[in-house]
Amino acid sequence: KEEISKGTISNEEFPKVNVHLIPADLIRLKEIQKKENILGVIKFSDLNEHEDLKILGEDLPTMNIKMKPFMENAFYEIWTSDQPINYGNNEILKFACDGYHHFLTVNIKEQNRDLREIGRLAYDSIFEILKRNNYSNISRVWNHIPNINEFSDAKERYTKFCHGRAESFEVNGNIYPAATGIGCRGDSLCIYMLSTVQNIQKYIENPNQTPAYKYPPKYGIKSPSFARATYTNYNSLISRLYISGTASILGSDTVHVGNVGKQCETTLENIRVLISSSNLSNYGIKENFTLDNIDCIKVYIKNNEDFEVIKDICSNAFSKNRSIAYLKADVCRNDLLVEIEGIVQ
Ligand code: 3EB
Repeated sequence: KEEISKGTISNEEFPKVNVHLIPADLIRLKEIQKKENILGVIKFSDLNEHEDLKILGEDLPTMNIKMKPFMENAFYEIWTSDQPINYGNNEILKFACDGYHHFLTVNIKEQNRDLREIGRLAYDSIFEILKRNNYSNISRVWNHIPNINEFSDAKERYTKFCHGRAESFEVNGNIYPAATGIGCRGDSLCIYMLSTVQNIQKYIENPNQTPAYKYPPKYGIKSPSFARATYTNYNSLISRLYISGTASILGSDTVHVGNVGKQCETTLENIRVLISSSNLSNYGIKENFTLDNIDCIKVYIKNNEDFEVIKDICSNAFSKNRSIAYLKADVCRNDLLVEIEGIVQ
C-alpha cells in the first residue's frame, strides 16, 4: 500500500482517464473490474447496503454519496484508466494513481465537530497527499455536504465549509479548480477529486458570473474556492472540459427566485456561454462546445415537485445519447432550486 506510483510522464504512452455515469441496475462492477483498471467508483443512492462496492475490495477508492436519484435506484460514476493502477489510503482518504492521474476519495464523519474545521482538515489532508504523491494539479473536485442549508452559530453550514476550505487553499497555492458544492444526506462530508501529475489544466470563468472566489462577503466570510470549469489539455487531439456545478446566478446574485423553469433555463444559458468558443478563446483554447457535447450530466433538484419541469427542459437541451442523472439534493443557496454539471469528453 505504501508503494504508490510517483507521477512520471513518458511521451510514448497515451494517458487516458475514462469516466462513465451509469444506472447501477445496468452493470456488474465485478465484470468491469475483470476488464478495466478502475481508479474509483462513486455510487449515488440513498440505499443503506453497499455490498456491490465492497466486492471491489478494500483498496479501491469507493464511496456512496447519500442522494436519491429520481428515476433509478442508484448510479455509478466509474473512473477507469488505460494504465496499471496503484492504491493507497490513510484514516480519512483513499487514492488511486496511474502515473498520470490521481483519483481520491475523502469521507469524514462530522461527530459534532465544526464544519469549518472539518473542511480545513479535509483539504489539508488532500493537499498533503497530492504533494507527497506528486499529483498536485487538480482537475475537478466534488464536495458533498450534509444539511448544507442548515444554520449553526448563526452561519449557514455551507459558508462554514467554505471558510475551512478557503483556509486550506490559502496555504496551498490559491489555485481554484472546477468544483461542485452540493448537499447530501447522511452525517459525513464526502469529497472526491481527480488531479494530474502535469499541469495540463486551465481554469475557466464565466463572463456572466462573478468568479466565486470574488463573491461579496454576504455570501460568506470566505468566498467559495472554485472555478466555473477546468479545461484539461492532453494533446492536440484529446481534451476534456469539466463543468462545475452551475446554477441560476448572474453576477453574484441568484436570479428567478421561486421560478424553477427560469432557473433551469438560466443555468443552461450559463453553461452555453461558459463552454462557447467566444469564452474559451479568452484562454487560448480553440474549441467550441455546445450542450450536445456534454456527458456525465448531473442535475441536482431541490424539491420533488420540480422534477418533471426540470426533466422536460433538460432532456430537450442535452443530447439523447448522453447520460443524465437527476438527483435530489439541496443546493448551496437556499433560493437555488436546481444545479447542473457535466463533462465534455
Ligand atoms: C455557485 O455558483 C453555485 O462550493 O465548491 C457551485 C460549484 C457552487 C461549486 C463549491 C458551489 C461550489 O455559487 C454553488
